[in-house]
Amino acid sequence: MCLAFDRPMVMGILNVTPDSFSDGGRFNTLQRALQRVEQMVNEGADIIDIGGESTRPGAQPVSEAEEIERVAPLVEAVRSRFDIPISVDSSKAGVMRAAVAVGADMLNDVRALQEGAALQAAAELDVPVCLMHMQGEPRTMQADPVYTDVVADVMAFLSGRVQACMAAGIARDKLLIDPGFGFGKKLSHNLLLLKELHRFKTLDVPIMVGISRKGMIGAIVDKPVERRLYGSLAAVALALWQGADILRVHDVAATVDVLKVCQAVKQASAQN
Ligand code: 7PJ
Repeated sequence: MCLAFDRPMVMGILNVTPDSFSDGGRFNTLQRALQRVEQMVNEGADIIDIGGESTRPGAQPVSEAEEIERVAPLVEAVRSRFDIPISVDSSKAGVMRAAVAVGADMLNDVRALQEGAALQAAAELDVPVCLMHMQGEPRTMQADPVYTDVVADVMAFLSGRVQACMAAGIARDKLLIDPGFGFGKKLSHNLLLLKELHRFKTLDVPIMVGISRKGMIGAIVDKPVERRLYGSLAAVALALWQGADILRVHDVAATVDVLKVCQAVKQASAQN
């Protein structure tokens, strides 16, 4: 899979966790998961992100064997039925290897390849990897996140991980970065990261943003998770305007329209 972006891309989320916060439990049979993928493909998704570990605040860890059992059959089934790049949302080397072996094209790691043998696995698998910033661990990360300067701190972390990946043999053009909205961040931190997202362009790797239906949107609009679409779309537009390259979302059709409008405005030029 090649990451040459001539326009931003929409990544549709497919969680196969019993406890994920926004579609928890709804897609954990293979058939329903495949229906959901079909819908997202029809709505214009460019990539499908499959995750078997819930990283919602307070979530409990899952074993590698259990995560492989959730993810690998689904990757295999999607690969055999749809012609769409598949990303796997995991931090575990064994899950990464098992998923790529059955057809996953890309890795998405909320722990930025810091866990166990993940860095080595990713280097060997030679597929694109998204490195996300998280402060702490899901179980406790929202307790009391502290930064000196949130944008500078997150940029320094991601820059360090890009260097570590390159030192391990992963080419720069296989890397993406993500500030990790909601991962060990207060609302004020999330807002500043979105406001200043353009600064991450200086790291010179594509930027992924996952903001869809998250708590920061809920806190601003004061709505439960199932009523955060409009707020999520506003955040998507702000991210796109500042140069986001991949949008990781639940609501593909709506996001595709926002993307088209942002692209049209970006490409506007003076005409006689
Ligand atoms: C993100 C993610 C994100 C990346 C999740 C949720 C929680 N991967 N995996 N960025 N969030 N790269 O979907 O709300 O923001 S799981």
